[in-house]
Amino acid sequence: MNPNDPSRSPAATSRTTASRGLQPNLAQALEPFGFALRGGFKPLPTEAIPPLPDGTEAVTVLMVGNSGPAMWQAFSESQEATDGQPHPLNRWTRRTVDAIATSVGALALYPFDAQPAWPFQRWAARCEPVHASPLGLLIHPQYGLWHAYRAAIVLGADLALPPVPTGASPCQSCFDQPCLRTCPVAAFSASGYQVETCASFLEKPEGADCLQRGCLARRACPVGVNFQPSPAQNGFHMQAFLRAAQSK
Ligand code: B12
Repeated sequence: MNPNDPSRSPAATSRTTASRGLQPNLAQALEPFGFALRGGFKPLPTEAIPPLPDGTEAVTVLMVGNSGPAMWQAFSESQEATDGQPHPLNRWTRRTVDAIATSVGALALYPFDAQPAWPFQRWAARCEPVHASPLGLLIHPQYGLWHAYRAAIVLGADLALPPVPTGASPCQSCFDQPCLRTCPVAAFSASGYQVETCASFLEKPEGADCLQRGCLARRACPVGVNFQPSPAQNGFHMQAFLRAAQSK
């Protein structure tokens, strides 16, 4: 640690000391819901991250995400999963993460609802070794394409963040690129993602496999196959995507 670093002023140091244990405590509180802390970043003043409920400026942002079956299991047991109202996963996420953030005086931001959307993918790339895949989704060295971001927790504490490990994207050494060759209607190409082509295929009987078991192009990726969600979860996300695309 450089003692001349202005961010290590006595005030900053005492904020850091007081907040020691905050990350493990948050990780522990998030865990029963299948959420995990996925690194963090220090926002720049130009990023216009809103202040905390008590007016304190944002100093550290921690990313909350999920991979594997735990979140789906927890969500499936929630009231939102069966109340028949729109956007059950988003409502459940907001209820659970807001409660955790509020308990430590923090503010939670979400990848949904905000207009314009908070740039979660750009934030994530500052926090963990993820890279843009040819599908537009970020690829993670362990989880492959089977992970998502659920929230960002904004804190006034100057938390120590570990350096982000560096490494090449797994896509760089994937010469076959099955993700770009598998979509039955070629919705993904080097020129981008044709959302309408994808959505209109999902509405047809031929699109039932993608709609009920998850995007075929995403399922073709050889990385992180063990983290692929159950057909029920994959189908849930695809149906939510189709509803969103239809409402445009
Ligand atoms: C709008 C949006 C969509 C739109 C448009 C995507 C597009 N063509 O750009 C639609 C509705 C089509 C969409 C679909 C899906 N999305 Co979406 N989407 C978003 C959302 C809400 C905002 C993206 C945005 O505009 N960002 C604004 C810019 C300024 O932020 P940015 O980080 O700098 O921008 C990046 C993205 O635009 C990205 N990008 C570019 N092209 C594409 C193409 C696709 C398919 C995606 C997903 C992203 C993407 O590259 C930019 C640079 O990093 C984000 C959540 C968020 N707040 O970030 C989720 C998000 C990008 N989506 C996500 C996912 C998982 C999906 C789906 C796979 C959902 C599903 N069905 O399971 C589908 C894809 C359909 C399929 N065939 O599987 C995840 C991606 C996670 C990851 N591993 O990277 C996010 C981050 C949400 C989350 N909860 O984690 N999505």
